[in-house]
Amino acid sequence: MLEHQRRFLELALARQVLRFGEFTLKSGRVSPYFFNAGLFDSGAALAALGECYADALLGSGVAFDMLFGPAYKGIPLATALSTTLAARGRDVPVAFNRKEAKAHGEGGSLIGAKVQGRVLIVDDVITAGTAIREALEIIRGAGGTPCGVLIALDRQERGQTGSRSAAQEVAHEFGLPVIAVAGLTELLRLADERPEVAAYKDALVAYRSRYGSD
Ligand code: OMP
Repeated sequence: MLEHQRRFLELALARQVLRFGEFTLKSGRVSPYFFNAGLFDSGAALAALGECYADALLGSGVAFDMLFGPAYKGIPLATALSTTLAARGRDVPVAFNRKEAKAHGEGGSLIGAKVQGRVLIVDDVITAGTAIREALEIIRGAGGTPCGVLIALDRQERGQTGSRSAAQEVAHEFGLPVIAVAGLTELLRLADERPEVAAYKDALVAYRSRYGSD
């Protein structure tokens, strides 16, 4: 496990972004863990998360011109990453969408920088890939070229077809790199070190056997 992956998982545990128990997902699957990125809910937590995203992104070598944070959860995440990148000397434009189009004022369904060039999607978690597919359509519709997807956690679950993970499906279907700060693999590794995760290791392994990708 890379240093920034460990830092990210420790942060998610400390902030209770990562919780264990029984959770029904958007897909209907009942999961022994849940990642709630909305609980990166302070300046310090978002700043620390921005560092983890930046380490994963810059380590990947993926080229991008701007960031896009899908509403709602992607908005603070893309913002956090943009400020980290600026502090590291790279000031990139950032844009978001609204869930409902606005007819008055500045109008439209997009906020922030003009969507153009190579656009990197920044989001929280990928399970079945529905949220990411929606973001790809929005970017294309606005005239941008999606160049990759950066997520915090890859749950590494089978997608809509076959045994590939949803992240792999998106990568294959759209020819885009999907970069995750960490995945279920790293979480399971942490279970060997941290008692509060170890207690759920069996449930995590059973869940992976049932829904995990190859
Ligand atoms: P997909 O659109 O199926 O990829 O699921 C991603 C979305 O599921 C996220 O944007 C969340 O709304 C939600 N989710 C979490 O936030 N954390 C999880 O651990 C699991 C899910 C989920 O429902 O699958």
